Amino acid sequence: MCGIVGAVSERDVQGILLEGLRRLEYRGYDSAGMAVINGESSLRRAREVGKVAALADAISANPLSGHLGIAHTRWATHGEPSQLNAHPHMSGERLAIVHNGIIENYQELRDELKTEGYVFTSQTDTEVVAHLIGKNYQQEGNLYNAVKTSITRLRGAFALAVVHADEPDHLVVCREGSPLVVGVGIGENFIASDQLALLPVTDRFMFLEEGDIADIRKDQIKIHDRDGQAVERTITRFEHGSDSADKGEYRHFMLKEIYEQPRVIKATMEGRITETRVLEQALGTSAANLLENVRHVQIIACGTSYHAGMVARYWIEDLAGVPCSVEVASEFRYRKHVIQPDTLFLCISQSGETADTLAALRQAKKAGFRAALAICNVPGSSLVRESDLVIMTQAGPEIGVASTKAFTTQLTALLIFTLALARHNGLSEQKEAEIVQAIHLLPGQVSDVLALDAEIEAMSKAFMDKNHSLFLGRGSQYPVAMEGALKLKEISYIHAEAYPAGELKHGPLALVDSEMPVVTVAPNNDLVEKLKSNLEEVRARGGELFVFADRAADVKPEEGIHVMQLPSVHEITAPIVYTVPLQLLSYHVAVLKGTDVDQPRNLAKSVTVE
Ligand code: HGA
Repeated sequence: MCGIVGAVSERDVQGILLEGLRRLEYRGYDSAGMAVINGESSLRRAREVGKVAALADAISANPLSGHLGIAHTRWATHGEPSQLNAHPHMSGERLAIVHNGIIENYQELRDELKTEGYVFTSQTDTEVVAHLIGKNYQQEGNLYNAVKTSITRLRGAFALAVVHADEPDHLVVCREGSPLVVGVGIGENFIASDQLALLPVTDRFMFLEEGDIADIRKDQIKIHDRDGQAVERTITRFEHGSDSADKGEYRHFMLKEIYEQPRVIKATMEGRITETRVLEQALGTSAANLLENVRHVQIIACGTSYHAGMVARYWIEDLAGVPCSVEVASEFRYRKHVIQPDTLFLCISQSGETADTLAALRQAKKAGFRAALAICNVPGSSLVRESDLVIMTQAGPEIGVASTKAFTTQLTALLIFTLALARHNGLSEQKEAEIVQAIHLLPGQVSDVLALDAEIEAMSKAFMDKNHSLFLGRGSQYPVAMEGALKLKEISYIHAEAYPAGELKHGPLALVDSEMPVVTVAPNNDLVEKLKSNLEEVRARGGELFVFADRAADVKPEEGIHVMQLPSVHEITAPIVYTVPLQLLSYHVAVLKGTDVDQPRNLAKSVTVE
């Protein structure tokens, strides 16, 4: 995914920008570039395909020294990876911009600007924005106003940083749907798409909000909101040690990673959805083409990722009406398959190095699938390199062996993918908008569940001395129950089995007695009444029930039924929200039992062997 860095300072900014780009490399990119305005107020630019190191070499041969500059790592959405398509883009010789995101109406604007005589040298949507700002600059004679006027014409998601050689003492930045942060220095200021890029130069940050536009000078930061009101954004200090390699205030990495979920779910959706729509091209330049004729989806994964795939099957069949099969990679790779025509092969892996999943992908590429899509958390991993299309989750490094934030970000990415696929298969704009709005609510809803931590911890005591447990769910909550059971097994070593609730009386009910806690997830969907009957079956056998339920599902606490009420959520996004209390439950049981939460016995984080 693209990265932005910018700086205005007394000192030369070239080194600051390069180091910023290096720190954004983890996000994955295909080219890099930089534009710097030097003392004589002329603007110079360097762009290279490939690694930031190639850009650094180019710059060391031809330095771009100066006190104001912007830089970019590009992950192409409009136009192939090439030097001409790399950012910064320019309008004339004196204005340069870098852009993260997608301009949905770029074709219409490009046609309009062409008739006015603007010449395009790239295939990108970004160059359209450069010329639009260039045109408005001619009229307004002021960069801030030119950016302000121009963004009223843009549809889509964007974070922009713009400089003009006639105004060599400031940069203008804005955000709408893609993240942007201002780094506050002393006598110098910075901007970036991710605060990690700026940690060598500052630890004080202001996070811009949607619709904000800011004027950044070395000794002044002025921000206006969408309505043109001057606003102050709080400065927060980056706590060194709260990065991924450190547990910070948390007792275990797993707990830290559970608590990171609101932020990383937001990061996974950012730049990929507007208020009401999925930005299909954010899934890659070839996404529309590849998804157009998909008639079947084959999902392959292992462990937690397999559960994410199982949830996705409900979504894909429900929203896109496309048949979907899900199989664990270690089974898939050792059997013969009947491949339906136009099948999309979809691999899910946190690390991108899972041996069985990779082997299945390599087989599939020879077997005649339409294309291979990877959902992965590690840029540059084998899975990412070998797939035709990639949707990166933005979970950040996951240290705890038991996967938590990787799972919920995989689900977020899978839901966005499903909506893109569904659009090619007749999903109405209204339904898409309804679900995109539900996705926007997820970070807040997950935070609400995290606020129940103390209650869940109290509940966990009931599991401490048990040897077995059952997890039940129906519909898309069945894989959530499977994931809950897997978490409990992995870190507390309690035997946990998950069943679709309707299967109970076909066998597992025989196991139920007072020593067998039964955990159930019950959002308020049309299966809840059936689920309630299943709960009665358990209670009648003396089983103790632990129910995570939507308030509206109206499950009453009684003798033997412990109910934890969760926020009301959209049925489609419910699996993401309902996973979180089960993560916390397993975590607290494991802590009470004194097991090694982050490195459970016999398990490895990245399963790179068969
Ligand atoms: N649309 C722009 C920027 C792409 C981007 O933000 N990727 O994450 C381009 O294709 O250059």
